[in-house]
Amino acid sequence: ESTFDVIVVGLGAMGSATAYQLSKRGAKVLGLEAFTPAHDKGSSHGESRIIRQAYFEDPAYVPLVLRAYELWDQLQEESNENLLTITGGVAIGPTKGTLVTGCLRSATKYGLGHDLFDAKEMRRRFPQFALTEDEVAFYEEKAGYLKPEECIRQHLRGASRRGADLRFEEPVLSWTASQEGDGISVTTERQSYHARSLVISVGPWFAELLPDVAMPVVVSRRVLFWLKPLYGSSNFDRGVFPIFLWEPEGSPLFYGLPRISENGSPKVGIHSGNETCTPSTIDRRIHPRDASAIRSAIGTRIPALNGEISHTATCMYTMTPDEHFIIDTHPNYPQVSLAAGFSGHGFKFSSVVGEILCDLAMTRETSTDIRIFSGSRFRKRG
Ligand code: PYC
Repeated sequence: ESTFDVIVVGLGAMGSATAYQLSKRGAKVLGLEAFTPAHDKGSSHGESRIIRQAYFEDPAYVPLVLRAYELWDQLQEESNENLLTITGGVAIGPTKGTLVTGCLRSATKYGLGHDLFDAKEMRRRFPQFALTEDEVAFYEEKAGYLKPEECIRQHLRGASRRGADLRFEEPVLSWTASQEGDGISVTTERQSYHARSLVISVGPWFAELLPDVAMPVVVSRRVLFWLKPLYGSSNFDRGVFPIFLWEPEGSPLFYGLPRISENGSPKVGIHSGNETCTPSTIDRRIHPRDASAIRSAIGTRIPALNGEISHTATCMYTMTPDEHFIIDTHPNYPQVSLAAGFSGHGFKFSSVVGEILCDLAMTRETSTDIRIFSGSRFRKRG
């Protein structure tokens, strides 16, 4: 039996960053992961992930994402690896739609640099996109993409180098916490471990390790497509093609990122969807309906991109009803911290979520404003 300051269960985006931050602060850390480092079974893979600042979802995310940029820069410097690339980003939709008005609200509140382009101006600047006359594009220069697998590997490497004990292919079977508010135990297929605090960051496996908490998270299947452009392939290269989000009137929000490597392809996916699954029931096959959904999203809007499918991947979103994250201590055990429900837009924040979870595990509080992520918001009032 071994004793630690903190055990982190789940070493994906959030857990790897937490183990890194904890070990930087001198804690004795055990990290447990059911699969291999930077695996593709959950929600933290797929070659590239969007990062952007004028957060349409809520202005409360802006200070966090600004801190996340700083932490990604620090990790790049420490690791000497390229993790974050700035490409610029466009959010396209009706002038009065949720996406464009949300971006403007955050940009205005936090003084973030931006431009608003109409369909004609977009044809001049980014001819890859065909907007209707009713659509506009909110442009932000500082948007770009992260390389998720490399970000996770560097967080893990930084944690190991500082003495964290990281164990892979060791699924957790159960955990217990003392009623006195100090001390936890975790049992895996191999042995039991003890620590003062526990962090649970298991993404779509949330319900398996936290069946009793009253937090409604639902797991949902998504498909990622890498497409070979029909013509003008270099127009989709990094440095030419921005990351984009597109909210078409009456159709699901979709997104895309440029080609990021010599032999790669641009990537697109549909953000909205409700194909509920669990980690053990997710259908990893790609169906004609998946391909036709992406074709109908891009067909008239980014016509040159609508070529052959180069490759695909499936992943899981863990959705909350309001699509805001859950970052909080456990309702019954203050020595247990939870991160869940990243609702398909969490990866970019993982560096700062690691910092927050480290605060919660070590001191049970954080100076970062995380009220919007409270786990108690789902409990019935009155
Ligand atoms: O957070 O920008 C994002 C995003 C787009 C699609 C999925 N997540």
